[in-house]
Amino acid sequence: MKNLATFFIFCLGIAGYAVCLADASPPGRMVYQGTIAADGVQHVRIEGGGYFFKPDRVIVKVNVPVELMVSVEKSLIPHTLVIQSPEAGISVDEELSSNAKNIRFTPTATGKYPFYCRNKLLFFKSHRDKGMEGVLEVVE
Ligand SMILES: [Cu+2]
Repeated sequence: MKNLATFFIFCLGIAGYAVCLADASPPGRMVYQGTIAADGVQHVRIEGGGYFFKPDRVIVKVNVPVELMVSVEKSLIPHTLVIQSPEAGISVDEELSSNAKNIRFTPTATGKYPFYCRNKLLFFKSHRDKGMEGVLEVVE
């Protein structure tokens, strides 16, 4: 409940209208088109869990700062977010929790870059293999 309230304030205060609208899109819609807020930053909200990221396709503009606000559902299973695309100036490797974490970067090259959870338990399939992955699409 606290998270929801925080997010609402976040919507009102920083990001403005676009993020709130996107958040209200019908369930099942997995594509997120980033929009540039008044602060000049593309705000993107991603939620993860066992074993998914939602949305799993995120479209952002090149050479404009991106702030990913990422959280995972409450669970004993730890998750991470990894984007290793140095060719686009993106290097992300973060532990996630149910408290949203802000991850900032500026993509410097267009293309499609995978994001995923790198966690894996012993001989089980990796979280990525189980579906915890998506695509960050950087466009002109
Ligand atoms: Cu995971």
